[in-house]
Amino acid sequence: MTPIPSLPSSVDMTALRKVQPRFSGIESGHGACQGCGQALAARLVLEAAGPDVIVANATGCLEIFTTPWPQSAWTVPWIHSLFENVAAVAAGIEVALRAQGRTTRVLAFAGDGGTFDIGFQALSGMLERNHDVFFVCFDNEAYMNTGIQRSGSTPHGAWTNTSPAGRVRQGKRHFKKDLLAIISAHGIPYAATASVAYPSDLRAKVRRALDVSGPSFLLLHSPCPLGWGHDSALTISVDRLAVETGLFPILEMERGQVVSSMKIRNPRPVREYALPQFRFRHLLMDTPEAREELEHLQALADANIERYGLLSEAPGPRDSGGADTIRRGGSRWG
Ligand SMILES: Cc1ncc(C[n+]2csc(CCOP(=O)(O)OP(=O)(O)O)c2C)c(N)n1
Ligand code: SF4
Ligand SMILES: [Mg+2]
Repeated sequence: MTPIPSLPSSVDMTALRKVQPRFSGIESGHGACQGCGQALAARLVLEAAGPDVIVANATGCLEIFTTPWPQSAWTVPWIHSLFENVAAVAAGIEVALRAQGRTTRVLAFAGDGGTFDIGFQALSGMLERNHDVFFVCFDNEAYMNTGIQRSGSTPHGAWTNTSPAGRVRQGKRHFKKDLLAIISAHGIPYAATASVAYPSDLRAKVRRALDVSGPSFLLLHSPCPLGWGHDSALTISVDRLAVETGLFPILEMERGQVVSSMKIRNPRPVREYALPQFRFRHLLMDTPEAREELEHLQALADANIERYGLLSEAPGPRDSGGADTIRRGGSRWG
């Protein structure tokens, strides 16, 4: 273990940064777009998980932008799987480590395409066989790496290249798949949702997921400036609005039961969430079709607030209006 050097007497942030033992499972220098929510999300997950992990990563943006041959941004053992089978690869690693008597934790990373749709069969099997694997879905709500195609996670009304908006259609006709309900039907010890806009909440959930024995699952909302069409500087504020509108509820479930939720003190209208994003631009037009679809989206957000009892008057440390900013400098791992 590296000894921790003593701090200088006056607190100078540059000096402090230099002496701070820093672990970041993904180093800078990768090729993600500016403001990529997924790059930030993966770094935050690994900071909380610590270095004693093995990551299995399905095909998708995260895999592509971190590993341009012969380089790698990963500082932990990492393996690339097919789109379909990351949960099966992770399960195999977990069984092998257990046979060797090792305690290294196994993480499976996938995008929403690799989780909601193409990798779902392997994921369901891994959960059902009760493997000690922590599965993280980086949910940017479309197949981004191949040029913005709709997935089972794309929200209702959103434009993608395969759910166009025009005179006939107003973006995606179908609803975002309720994956958390499907996951929770497996009765696994722990499942949760989180957002990059709430990093303290996210870190706590990663630690909780790794504390439980058996499978755990995290649905992590991760804005994609390219595919959502928002300014790359707005990644955090856009994702905060996803939570504050009720469109992306922040929840924790144990054995299929909701045990906690992030309350919303001042629900925001979905129009506010849609405004900075190209993918919802058509819903803001002054036409009956656009108004109707925007109302649908608002109704979906309201239904989430009702279903999970998200509304709260009382300010608390875990309400969506609470201060929770990105803390720079990494976590302390010996
Ligand atoms: C079986 C299979 N089908 C299609 C592809 C092509 N493909 C590679 S990455 C990708 C999109 C990934 O989407 P997602 O899982 O949501 O991750 P994102 O890129 O959005 O982070 C697709 C369709 C593939 N590699 N394998
Ligand atoms: S396309 Fe989206 S998910 Fe992929 S690197 Fe760019 S911002 Fe990130
Ligand atoms: Mg995606």
